[in-house]
Amino acid sequence: PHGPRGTIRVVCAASSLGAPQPGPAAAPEALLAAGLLRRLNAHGAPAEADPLLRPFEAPPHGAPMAERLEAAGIYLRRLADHVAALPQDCLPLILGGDHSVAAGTWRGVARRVQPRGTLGLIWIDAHLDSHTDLSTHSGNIHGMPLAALLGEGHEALTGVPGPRPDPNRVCLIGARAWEAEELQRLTRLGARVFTMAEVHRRGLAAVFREALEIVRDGTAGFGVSVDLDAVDPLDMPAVLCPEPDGLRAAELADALHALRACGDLAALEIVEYVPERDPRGESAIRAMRCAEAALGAGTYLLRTREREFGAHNYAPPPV
Ligand code: 5AB
Ligand code: MN
Ligand code: MN
Ligand code: MN
Repeated sequence: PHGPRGTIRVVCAASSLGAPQPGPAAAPEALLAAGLLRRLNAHGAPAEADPLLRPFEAPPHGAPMAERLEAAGIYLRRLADHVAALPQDCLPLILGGDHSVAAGTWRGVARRVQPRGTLGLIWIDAHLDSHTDLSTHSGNIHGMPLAALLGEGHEALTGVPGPRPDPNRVCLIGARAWEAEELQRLTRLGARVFTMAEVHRRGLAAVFREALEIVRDGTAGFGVSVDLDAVDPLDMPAVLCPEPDGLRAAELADALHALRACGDLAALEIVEYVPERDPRGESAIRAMRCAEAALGAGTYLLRTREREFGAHNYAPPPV
């Protein structure tokens, strides 16, 4: 196996169209200002960022769902087209934005992979994000993107051009807060849900290894979508929807480190960081460490982690 090749292209999905608040739209700029590119470069992962992709039109957050769905649909098509058009030899790193952007990201990535086959997907999240406009309790579109990718929901979200991932090649990790309709939908479709309870029982490393096997089996590539609320609020308070009892930040970075050995990693997405809730920038550093762990190519990370967490607490990445 070889690591991801070529340049990392940072796609700045500066949208909060799917969220109840504007906060996450500011995340890409904040992460770039905090030194994301410098960090990736220091890890032997040459990275460059595209200009911010902002919605042309953003209805107020309290606007009727039909208006918000329409604006989101327009934005998602632009995002998917942008991702699909990136050169084949670069690895896209998509920064949200709220998680609704994933309904565009992964259709675009699936178009890149399509000539070779289908796309698998790992969804790391406290939530299942598998509502439709009819089943949602909150009306928030960021609770719908996974159902939309799998073809269920409003046409504004499901109709983004690009292949759907095979639900049997989709895994969720870290789930601990959902509504019954979402779990019923994912179960019916055949996605594999590794709940937080299962992570506690088996350990993240074992769960992540099994998820990799599932999403890589018979696919031409796979993606990883990281909703930062998968991480415990003790480590990552600056997110839209914090949920207690999550993954530790260092544990997640260790698991993501395995992606360095996956030449079929098609893209990485990191969403739902809220800079205004991060006055000291600590959540930003932990979010950036996820990208470094997954995409870095050097040995720098291993050395800094040993320094920060002590050689004792540092679990070496699986070979
Ligand atoms: B996120 C909730 N299920 O539908 C809903 O942060 C939460 O992208 C959605 O995972 C959380 O509003 C969406 C209650
Ligand atoms: Mn999410
Ligand atoms: Mn979430
Ligand atoms: Mn716990």
